[in-house]
Amino acid sequence: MARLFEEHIVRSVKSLNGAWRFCADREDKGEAEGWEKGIPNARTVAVPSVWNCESGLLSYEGAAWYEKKFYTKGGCLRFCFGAVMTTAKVWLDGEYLGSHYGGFSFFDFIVPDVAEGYHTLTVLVDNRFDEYSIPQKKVDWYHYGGIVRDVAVETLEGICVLNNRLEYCLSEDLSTVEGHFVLDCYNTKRRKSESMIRVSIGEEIVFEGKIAVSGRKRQEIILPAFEMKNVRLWDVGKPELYEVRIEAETDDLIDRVGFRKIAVKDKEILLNGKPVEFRGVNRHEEQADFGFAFPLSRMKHDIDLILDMVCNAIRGSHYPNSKEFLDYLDETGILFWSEIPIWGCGFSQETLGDKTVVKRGLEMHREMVRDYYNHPSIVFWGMHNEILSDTPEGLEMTKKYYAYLKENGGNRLVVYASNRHVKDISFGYTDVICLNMYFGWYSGDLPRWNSFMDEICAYLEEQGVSHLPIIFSEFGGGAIYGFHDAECPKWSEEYQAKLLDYTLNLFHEHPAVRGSFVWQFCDIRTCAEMGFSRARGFNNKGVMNENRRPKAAYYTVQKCYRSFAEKESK
Ligand code: ADA
Repeated sequence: MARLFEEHIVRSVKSLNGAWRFCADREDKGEAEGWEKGIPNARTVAVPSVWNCESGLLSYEGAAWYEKKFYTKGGCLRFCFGAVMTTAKVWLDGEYLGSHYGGFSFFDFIVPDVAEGYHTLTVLVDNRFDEYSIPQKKVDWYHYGGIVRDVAVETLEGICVLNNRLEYCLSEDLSTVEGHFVLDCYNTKRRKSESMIRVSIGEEIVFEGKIAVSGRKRQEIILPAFEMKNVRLWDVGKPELYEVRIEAETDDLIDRVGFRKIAVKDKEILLNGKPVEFRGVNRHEEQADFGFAFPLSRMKHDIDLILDMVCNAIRGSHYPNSKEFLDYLDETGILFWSEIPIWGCGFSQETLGDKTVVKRGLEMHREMVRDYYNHPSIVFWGMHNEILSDTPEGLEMTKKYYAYLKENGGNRLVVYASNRHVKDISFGYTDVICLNMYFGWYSGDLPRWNSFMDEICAYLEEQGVSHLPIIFSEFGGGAIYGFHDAECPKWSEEYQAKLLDYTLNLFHEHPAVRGSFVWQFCDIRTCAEMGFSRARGFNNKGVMNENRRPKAAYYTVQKCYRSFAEKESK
């Protein structure tokens, strides 16, 4: 899949990006008519993309079929999908391979014994919502559909390592790593067999020996523990990365890791033992011209703009971002908050308590942890956003996800963004109190922030969580790009800049606040369910417009964050 480095030298990987045959299935008749054996009335589209950029499909919500003919020399094939929006059913030459739910995560299918020649891969994609959907239909972004990230076919041979996770901890003085690899293996042979395997981190070989894997099923293998001395730490702006090479007899996997420690102590967030203040921004991986099929060149551009604002952190609101974006963050030394698309406003109390929904969310967390575990930039796992965390259902969901992520998520803080504030009953299950609050925009004026700070601090005391640091995970206001008015009315660039200047300085001065994530990096297209408050059909709270042209607030954030960074470095 698209990464910023080559993942395989030995394993053969063929991209299936590019031209696919495509047909919308407005009447839902494709399955009954056997379109998996050939789709009718097809047009050619590009993959990855969203169908909303195709003529006549701007707001299409429904089923659509994709078909790709490809040549293979045959063998055991693994079909890899970076992300499909939202449900995917997949066939190879008309034979059903399986399905996947969830628009922002990787999935794959392995098919042994494929003959040499031409074959056809068919995908039925559906982006409709039902009562179990995550997210629910009401979200503050657009309902795109399609195959939105890369597709590839790999040829597997012998014992293969499909994924890896480096579980480690650092010694007290942060100089020595103790760790072990967990490998997700597959053996293409019918029977259990062995392979020599060598694993290295940078120049150091940390394992060399045999592993045995049963035939034709996935198996997790935990390698023996190793110790590595004098490690160079990964840090903000000092992104020390190590190459990981996993070499088997007939297969290989290349990855990268970085070593760092994140912890919370006495209202501080410590990165590698030193207090860190989060100078962050919320970013959607979206732009109306290409939807969620966000190009690599634009990711780089966004990172440059974010760095230019002197940010050191990004919240990937509100879903797992692409792997290559994470690679950029690892390389650049930017801290990242990764979350799943449980966007609370859409969820009723009843839906939040629904077993299918809770399980689905847990599966999304499992996929996020599985695919992003080794990225040092991810320091926060986000459980959910603005759910009813003041209800028993919200509390139960939070408890469950917190327990899962603390146990399986590696060295990360586990958080959620609350808009329940002084009514929230779930603060016992977060490592940092993260608050979304919009005084100065939806309600209250700017000075209201001051009394709110007193109220929330008193409430945290009462709840027995006043030792936790506070982060403002969302705050801001809308501005229509180019609308200037010296009187500073709402929707003017001036008002947005004033609001952010006020709040950022207030947070920075407050003894319990350890950072902020401005809502938001740029304007994003949103859906009809958001109603009249979304002028132009956009959420206009970006400090840039959707084409990444800066509003006045961009420079305000830059000025504030620069002065905070300068103070921190003294
Ligand atoms: C919420 C939500 C964001 C966005 C924001 C807003 O906090 O988490 O996705 O909708 O409100 O602009 O109102």
